[in-house]
Amino acid sequence: AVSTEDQKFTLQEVLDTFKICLSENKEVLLEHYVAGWRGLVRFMNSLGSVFSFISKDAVSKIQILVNLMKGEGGANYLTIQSMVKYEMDNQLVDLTKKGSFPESGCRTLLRLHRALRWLELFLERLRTSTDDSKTSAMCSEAYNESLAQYHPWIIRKAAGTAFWYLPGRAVFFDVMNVGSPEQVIHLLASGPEQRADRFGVAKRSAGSGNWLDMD
Ligand code: 1PZ
Repeated sequence: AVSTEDQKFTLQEVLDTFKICLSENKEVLLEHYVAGWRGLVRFMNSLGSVFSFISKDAVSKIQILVNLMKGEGGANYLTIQSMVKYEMDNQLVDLTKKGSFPESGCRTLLRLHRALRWLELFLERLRTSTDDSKTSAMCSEAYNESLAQYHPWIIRKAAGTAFWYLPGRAVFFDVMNVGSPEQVIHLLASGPEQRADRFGVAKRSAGSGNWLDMD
């Protein structure tokens, strides 16, 4: 995974990496999840330095997961499922309030995964947008429907300011590096079911609510 760090970003490659997260028995392999996130960070960094406060947070969360995977209990961090079981069984997660485990795998992954929900909403808007659509508007709509719900006012304010500096639609398509705008749109056009699969985890658990809303 480290050797891919200096490669040029392509959206196709990132989608493929998230796709292979899903193991045969439908568990999510953390190694590939983390590799997918590294790709997204490269993408973000190629959009300009205004977004560095955002990518820094993503990088530090990726690092938390990597440290857990490499650490003493690393064998428990093969998949999201084994991670959750291990941390829950050993009371390594703060379930009700902030406390002893500000860097648990569960809390960290939850935050990263909420950001993927933002990305899903944003890419869907980008796919269905027209030449004159504003990326900043698409971005903030997607943000308000997802991540913003979990962010305090000061972060929402900073994020909103950063959105003003987003490049236009054409630049976005170009930076994705998958060919013509038509090819980008084609790549983004697979059904929502498939897309949820690509991002590794079904968004809703059967029955009650959405696990992205947990603490
Ligand atoms: C390319 C344009 C990027 C727009 C990204 C839209 C999301 C804006 C998010 C603003 C995040 C500001 C930085 C700090 C956030 C943290 O406070 C929170 C909560 O973590 P805690 O403080 O509880 O430890 N972090 C997050 O919610 C994770 C945010 C990751 C953002 C990654 C965006 C990924 C985009 C992919 C690339 C195009």
